[in-house]
Amino acid sequence: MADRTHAQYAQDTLAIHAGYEPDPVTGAVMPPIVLSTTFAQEGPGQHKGFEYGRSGNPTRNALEGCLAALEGAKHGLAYASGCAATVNVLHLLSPGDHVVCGDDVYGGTFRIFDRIMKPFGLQASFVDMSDLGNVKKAFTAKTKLVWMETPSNPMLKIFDIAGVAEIARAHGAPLVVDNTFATPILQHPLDLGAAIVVHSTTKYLNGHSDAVGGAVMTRDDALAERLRYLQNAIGAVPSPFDCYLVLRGLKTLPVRVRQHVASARVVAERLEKHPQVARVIYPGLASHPGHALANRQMKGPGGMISFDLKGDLGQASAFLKALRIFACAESLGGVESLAEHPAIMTHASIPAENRRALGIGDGLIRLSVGLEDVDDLWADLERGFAAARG
Ligand code: P1T
Repeated sequence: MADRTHAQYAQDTLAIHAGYEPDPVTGAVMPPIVLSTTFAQEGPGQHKGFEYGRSGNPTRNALEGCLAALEGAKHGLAYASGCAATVNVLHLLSPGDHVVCGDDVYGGTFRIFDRIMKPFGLQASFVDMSDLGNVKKAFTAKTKLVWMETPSNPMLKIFDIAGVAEIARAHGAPLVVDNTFATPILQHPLDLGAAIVVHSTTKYLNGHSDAVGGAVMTRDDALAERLRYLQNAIGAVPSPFDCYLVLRGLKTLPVRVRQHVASARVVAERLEKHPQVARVIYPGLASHPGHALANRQMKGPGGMISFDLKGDLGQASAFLKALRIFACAESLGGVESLAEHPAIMTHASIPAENRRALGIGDGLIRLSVGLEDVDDLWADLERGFAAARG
């Protein structure tokens, strides 16, 4: 399916076949893990498309083809981590440039803007994009890029991709959407006007919590050419083995995501009725301020839930310690359920006052609802609530 147009196939088919054809010599239906770091050339510059492992690798090519197809993109690029993907995209910019960014992003993404790019002269404004007026106001003459996560990490804010893309386009600034929480199964930012999609493939795309990786997808040839240059020049590329693992995970992505969504809906509805829960944040609930927008721009509300446990830090900690199926761990999107405390764990790099403004408090707990039996998961959460009661 590598050479055919992808528009004619559904995602369930693309996830399994895009990017690789059975090997013409052996018939192998899975791509080989090509470990060779260099590729023999018939003469100087006469090669078969591969020269050196950092600039290109056949296993990586297969992964990149599948990633592009799933996101409805023309180009896919794979990286050593989601953070590496982010840094590569930001290297499209120059010192003095300005980025308008959503106010709720992964702590490590904020850290890249604040601690890594700012010293190199890149400025960023963090705004609540729920109000498009905030987006318009944040533009300066130097704004060259717009960045958002939707649903965002960890407050699961839903931003209007098409609305922000229109404003970005009017200013000649490409919109980048980090689509990690939604996955290409639930949301297609490129169809809504985004120029670039970023993923941490460590999460749902790989889905088995055994490979750290990142990806960038685009339909724009000029952006892709520059990104390809940066991918090689910066060198934060994934190993062939990790490419294989992500490609293997992608095959079940559509099936997994459907179940993540089904189970998360059940957990979110039960949490909303629980007397020890002050607030449930899940885009699938009518109480979520972005519920109607999520219904419009997503095919499902995802597998992530955040909620405020009544009580103090001690009670939140007791809750997390008592869980036996949910692991108290950073990350998300794997087959196994995870629970974490954003203020102490994933979002510790966000300054305390920003966390307070966003509502990332001592009682906030984030769940990645996995594929275990949903009643077993609920019984586990009940164990946590009992421990929090003391
Ligand atoms: O961890 P890495 O593969 O480098 O991906 C960074 C990243 C980028 N974008 C989003 C939306 C993310 O959630 C992440 C990583 N997030 C976690 C590790 C976490 O637990 O939230």
